[in-house]
Amino acid sequence: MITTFQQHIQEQQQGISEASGTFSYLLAGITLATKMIQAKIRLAAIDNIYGAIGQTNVQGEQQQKLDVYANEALLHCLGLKDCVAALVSEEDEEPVTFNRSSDPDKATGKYIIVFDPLDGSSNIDVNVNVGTIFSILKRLPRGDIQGSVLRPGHTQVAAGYVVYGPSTVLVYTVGNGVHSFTLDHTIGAYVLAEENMKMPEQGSYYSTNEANAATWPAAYREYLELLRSGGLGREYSSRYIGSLVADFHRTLLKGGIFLYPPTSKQPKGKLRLLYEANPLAFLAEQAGGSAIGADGRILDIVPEGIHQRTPFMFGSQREMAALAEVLGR
Ligand code: FDP
Repeated sequence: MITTFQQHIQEQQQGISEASGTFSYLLAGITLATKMIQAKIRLAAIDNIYGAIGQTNVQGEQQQKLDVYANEALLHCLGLKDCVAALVSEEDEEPVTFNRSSDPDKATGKYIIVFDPLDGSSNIDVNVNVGTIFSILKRLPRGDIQGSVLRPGHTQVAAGYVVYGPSTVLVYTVGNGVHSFTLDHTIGAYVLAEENMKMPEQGSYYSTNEANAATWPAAYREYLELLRSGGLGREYSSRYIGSLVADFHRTLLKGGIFLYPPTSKQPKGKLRLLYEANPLAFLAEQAGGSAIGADGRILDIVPEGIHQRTPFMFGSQREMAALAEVLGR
């Protein structure tokens, strides 16, 4: 018999005394939104919703029509749930908050969901994989929203992503392993594909935007040369999709390393800490890999702003250990 995502969550929650069903109710909002998004993406060319809307988002990036749709789908599917205190999106400058009780004994206003509704926007129009990334935080008892959000990534209660590719795949963790599900269109449900996924200890791909290499700090160039010259005992090949979710998914399955170091254009890194690096770092660690930023573990960074950027490197144990050595950590 199949196991659906909802059933899996319920099984994981069994035995947790505080589990009230609220969490699986919350996740049902995320899965519904991602089903709406994948349906829209599949028909995008026919429905004429490719392209930019002629407006920039808080990051100063061109908003695509599908970015806007994906954001609205998540706001719609999650905003009505009374367990949600706030929604923090890449597309919105400020958190969307709901005036709900923060009483820790009640189920209302208990969670904050941070998300990148459609990651890899520059790939949307060319039919290359894109994804949705989410991170779930608990609102601090009687805490303000900002204070609850600006906490290190190791406080996440769950994280995951959906990659919209040849099939629609959902990967998530609640801190108890990494599990993946494939959307079965015939029944409209995410069905368990693999439990307790583990990243290979070493891979044979590196993934980075090499066009930026000339402006990286020297140690990263040295590291790339180490991989290219066979210094880790393997011949490496490069794979860079430019959709973070897709590059992460490949690294999870095949191992290797992804690097987005500081560049002269983006000295503080390009990728966003709260809704890109933190959830993916949580998944990487749960799968036996690791993830670092400018000064160490991603999950230990205390965020200063909701749209903060960070250098971001993640991957298999062997490649990450060698990177730490080259960076002198
Ligand atoms: P995009 O600019 O297409 O939205 O953070 C967004 C992101 O894509 C990631 O998905 C991707 O990994 C990265 O930026 C690609 O950046 P570069 O084009 O600078 O390589």
